[in-house]
Amino acid sequence: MAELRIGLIGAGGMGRAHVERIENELAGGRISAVADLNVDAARTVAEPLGARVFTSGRELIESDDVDAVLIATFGKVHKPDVIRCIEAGKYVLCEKPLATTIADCEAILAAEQKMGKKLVTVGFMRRFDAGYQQMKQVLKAGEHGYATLVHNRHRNPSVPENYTSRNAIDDTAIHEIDTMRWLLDEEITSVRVDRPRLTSNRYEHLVDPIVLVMYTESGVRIDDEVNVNIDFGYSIECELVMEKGTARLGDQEQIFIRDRAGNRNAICSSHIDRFHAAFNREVGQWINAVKADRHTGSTAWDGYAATVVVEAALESASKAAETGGGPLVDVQMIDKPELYK
Ligand code: ISE
Repeated sequence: MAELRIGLIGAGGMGRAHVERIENELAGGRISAVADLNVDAARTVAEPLGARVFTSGRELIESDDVDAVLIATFGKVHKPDVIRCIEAGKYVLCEKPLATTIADCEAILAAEQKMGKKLVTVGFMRRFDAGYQQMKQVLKAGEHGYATLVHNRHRNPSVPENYTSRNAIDDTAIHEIDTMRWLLDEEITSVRVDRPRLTSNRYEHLVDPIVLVMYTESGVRIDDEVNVNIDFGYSIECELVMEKGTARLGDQEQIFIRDRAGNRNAICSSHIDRFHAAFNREVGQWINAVKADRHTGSTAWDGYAATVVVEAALESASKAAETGGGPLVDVQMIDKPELYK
């Protein structure tokens, strides 16, 4: 296959960022079709590329011009398109979350098992970030012993008014949920959501910040500060504590600025910039793998597992007192199917 013909479903910000990298930064693939309910948005992306325009994911997936599919719509509408891709035997890279309910994730797992082939990759791009990858290597090397604690900070400059308290968990903290499962190579077994004093810098309806506290099978304690109206920038930090050492991933340092405000590193303002290299690695590897008829990246099982932890965290959050914490809720997963072992 000379070039992988990729159909994009969802012509919003994330979809357009993927088009930009596929067309201008990565080799091996091109956008052959774009679908969006908003046909003008689809046309704006597709026309300069000579790509076809569809108003539904179904038509795009069925099209002979599409070898593989990239889904960048909202999580709650992912399920039918992901299942159609599986049934059509087409590889699909689906942005996170795989789906927003456990039932939808289970339906995807069932469809994939019926096909007997892993076709779904979930867009958990942090697995491709150089810093997180180094951290995983340090832990695996074993020189510092095993992990006991991990501290995470997930800070966004602001979020729009339609972002809900649920999104703080199912759209934002889901990144740490996945990254921690991958980093520690074990499942999260319980989760609690703490609710500190809220920032005044938020829409009234939003509970912000929150802290997730999670425990893994071996007892590692993970905390995750989710703080999405921090104003100053997009800031992701992670500190892994092992028995005899720590590994710390700070803010990505970009250029160094010296001006009236002092000496400082520039700080980016969005995940699209902060994880640019990781997104490129993720999509580049996916293109190469699909061309070789191989699966790459996180699986539908990883998407399912993250959503089960999200549901448990939402339950804890719903029971949290105004100031204080919700109860520790057990994470109950089905047994891992053979296909994902
Ligand atoms: C957004 O959807 C993302 O995926 C970003 O990585 C995250 O930082 C942000 O909070 C989410 O809303």
